[in-house]
Amino acid sequence: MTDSATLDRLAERLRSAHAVTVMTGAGISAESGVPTFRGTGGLWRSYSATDLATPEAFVRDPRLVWQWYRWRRGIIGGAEPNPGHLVLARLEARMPAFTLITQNVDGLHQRAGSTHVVELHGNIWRARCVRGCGVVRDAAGEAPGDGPAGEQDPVPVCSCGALMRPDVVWFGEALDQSRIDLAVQAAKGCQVFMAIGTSALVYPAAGLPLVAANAGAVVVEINVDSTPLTPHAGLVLKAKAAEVLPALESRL
Ligand code: BJW
Ligand code: ZN
Repeated sequence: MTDSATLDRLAERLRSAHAVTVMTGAGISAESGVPTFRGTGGLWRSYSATDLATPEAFVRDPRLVWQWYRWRRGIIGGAEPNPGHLVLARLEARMPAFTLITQNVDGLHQRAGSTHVVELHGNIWRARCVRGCGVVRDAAGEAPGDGPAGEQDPVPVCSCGALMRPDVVWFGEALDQSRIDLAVQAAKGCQVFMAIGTSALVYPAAGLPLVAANAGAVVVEINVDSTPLTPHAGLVLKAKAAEVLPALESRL
C-alpha cells in the first residue's frame, strides 16, 4: 500500500474511533534536534546512551552521568516542539478519549499543548534523592552549595547528604506502577493505537502495542525504519513523524 492509501485508511479509522492511544519514542523528537538513543544519534563522547542510562553507570561515575544529562538538557532546553508534537496535541483536543503515552523524558509533548500525557520513563527536568527523600525540582537539585565551591559540574547533593539523580527510569529499574496501569488501560480500551518513533525494543513499553492489538485495536506504526513491531502492525507508515502527522491531520 502506498503511504497515501495508508493515510486514507488511518484517517478513516480515526474518524470512527472513540478512543485513540498514542505511544511515542525518541523518534518523535528527532526533528526537534533531540538525539535518539540507538543508532548514531545515541552517541555522546565515546559512550552509548544505553550504557549511561543505567544505575550501574551512576554508581560508577555519577559525575559523568550528570554531565551527560546536563548536555541533553542543554539540547532539549533549546529545542522546540515540531509539527509532529503539535499534531498530536491537536488530535487530543478533537478525540473523545485520547491518551498519549511517551517514553521520552524531554517534556516536548506538554510544551506542544498535550495535557493527557503518561510519562513512562520520567522527566529530565526533575531530580530526586537516591535515598528516596521525595522528588525535588531540578532548580533545588542544582542549587548553589550542592558541590564544593568552584568545582566544575558538581553532582547535586540532597539536604540529607545523599546524592541527587535525574528523576528518570534506568534499565533494570521498575516503572511507576500507576503509570503502567494507565498505559495498559489506555492500550486495552482504544480502537486505534499508534506507535510513533520508537525502536520497540524496551519493555514494558514495547509490549503495549501488542496489548492493544490483542484487545482488538488497529496498531499503526510510524517510523523511518522497520522494528520488531512492524510485522505486528496493521498499518505501517515508513516516514518521518513530523512530516507524516501533518499529512494525516489534513485528511481528518
Ligand atoms: C524516527 C524518526 C523520525 C528516528 N520519525 N521515527 C522483557 C524482555 C526483554 C528484556 C526485558 C523485558 N522486560 C524488561 C526487560 C529489561 C529492560 C529491557 O527492555 N531491555 C531490552 C532493551 C532488552 N527493561 C527495563 O529494564 C525496564 N524496567 C523493567 O522492566 O523493570 C522490571 C522491574 C520490576 C520490578 C523491580 C525492578 C525492575 C526499564 C526500562 C527503562 C528505559 N530507560 C531509558 C532511559 C530513560 C531516561 C533517559 O532518557 O535518559 O528509556 S533507555 C531508552 O530506551 C529510553 C527510551 O525511552 C527507551 C526507548 O527508546 P526509544 O524511544 O524507542 O528510542 P530509540 O533511539 O531506541 O528509537 C528511536 C526510533 O525512532 C528508531 O526506531 C528510529 O528508526 C525512529 N526514528 N527518527 C519517526 N523522524
Ligand atoms: Zn535525600
